[in-house]
Amino acid sequence: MINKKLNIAITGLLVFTLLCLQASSSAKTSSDLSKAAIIPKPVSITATGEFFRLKSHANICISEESKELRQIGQYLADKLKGSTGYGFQVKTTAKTEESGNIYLILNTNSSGPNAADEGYKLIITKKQIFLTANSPTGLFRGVQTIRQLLPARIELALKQPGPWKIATGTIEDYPAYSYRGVMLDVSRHFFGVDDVKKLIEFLACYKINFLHLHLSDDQGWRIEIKSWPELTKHGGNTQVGGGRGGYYTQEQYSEIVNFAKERYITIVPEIDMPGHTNAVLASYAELNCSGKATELYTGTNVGFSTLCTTQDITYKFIDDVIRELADITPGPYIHIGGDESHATKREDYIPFINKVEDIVISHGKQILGWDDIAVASLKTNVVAQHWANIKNANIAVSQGAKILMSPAKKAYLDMKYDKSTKLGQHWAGYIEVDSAYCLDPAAYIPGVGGKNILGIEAALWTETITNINEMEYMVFPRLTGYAEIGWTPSSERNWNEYKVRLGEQGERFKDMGINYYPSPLIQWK
Ligand code: IFG
Repeated sequence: MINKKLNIAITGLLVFTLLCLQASSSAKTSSDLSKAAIIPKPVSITATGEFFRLKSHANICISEESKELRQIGQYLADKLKGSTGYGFQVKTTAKTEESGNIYLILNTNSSGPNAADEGYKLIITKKQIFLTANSPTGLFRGVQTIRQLLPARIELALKQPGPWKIATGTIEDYPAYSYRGVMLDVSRHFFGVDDVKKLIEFLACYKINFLHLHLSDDQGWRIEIKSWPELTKHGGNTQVGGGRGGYYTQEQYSEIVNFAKERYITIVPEIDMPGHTNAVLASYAELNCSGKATELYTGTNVGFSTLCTTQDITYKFIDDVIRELADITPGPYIHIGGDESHATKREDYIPFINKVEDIVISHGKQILGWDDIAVASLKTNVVAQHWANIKNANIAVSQGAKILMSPAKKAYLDMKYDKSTKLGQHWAGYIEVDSAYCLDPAAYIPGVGGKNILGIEAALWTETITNINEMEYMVFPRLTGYAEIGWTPSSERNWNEYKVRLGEQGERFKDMGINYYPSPLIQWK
């Protein structure tokens, strides 16, 4: 008898716990769409106060059969399948009557001032979800919003209790800047393909659209160049601290490029020159003015190396490198570095940069360079990446260049959060989450306004960052702030409002397995 009573009590307790769980999770999804904690904040949200319920018979319907749309549909299905346990077929249909479905609609003739190719419109009714865009990129960006409208546990791989509710209403959205990027330095410490893919997966959630890979520096050359094999065979052999280093074969580089492309993220490869080139100089004696190869370098000094700018072979080398890199880089940019060339005479640096610009253009690519290159004659369409010297940025603008804003004091992800941060450096200062978020690129440099700015890029230098866990810690949660700076108009941005939405992202970071810094400034949910 006692056993029977005990069983009933335990069952009752289990049912009660499950109901509480469900109640708490459903309580989290407000029926007011404008209260959704979306980052980056959409341009406009109109709430209609009801719920769409994602059910097991839901399908993802694409408006036309194309590889891209099917890929986007399958990407969304894969993101929802694990935690809901639903089947999610991707179906091609122009019909949108069937209820319960998510419709991805490519509408190339949708015009209007804000239909830039990353814009989208999301209409959520009780019965259907309609995501419309004039390009597959816009659909992909809208899919990230759908993910964030579902409870954070949607990001878990294993089946979770429902319900899966989304508040009804309309979201119209598009980015303020066309370049919203992150830079990863894979030279100081090498990060393999899987680590880079993991980072790309996280960046896609927050509508980041460029990943700049700093592929070469004093400590390591990280990309196979078939015509100069010693660059990786020898120059890829080590890293800061003397570890094994590593490099991407051209096949692995293409694997990264394609993985990013499927997430509408463009890879920007950087070959830093004429400075930051010890790995090259250690690999080929003939590229040194002295004719002698240097030793491999595993320290963290900068500004001590230079290519031999006065020898013809240097430009043959650069032409071979840029040609091979351009052939495996579908994106528009090749980054030529140009920073901290303290070992290069100014009278040699200027003609060097001018020649390298011609080489990049001859291979059909646009030039990106740290804004140190502004002392040379900048060709058309050059983008100067501002990092420290305000004067360089103004000279670049005076030559008609666009500025990519990466001010070290505000957007260097290797800067410590505060004095207690074990990782990172603080030569440019401490960058807590609020300080990162309060950067307004268009107001940062007098004389450099919004029309001169291509966008924003947060840079993670890895002298002190040795693995993916440490990378995640320095990138998150500041990254979501930069994503919002690049996407949401500054008039719509406010730290006190943003920090509440960021607090809601904490559970999402956790459920995505991101090792984020739990800043004390945020009330993490
Ligand atoms: N400056 C150097 C980087 C790196 C960085 C670390 C630039 C453009 C300091 N150049 O930033 O190579 O060492 O914070």
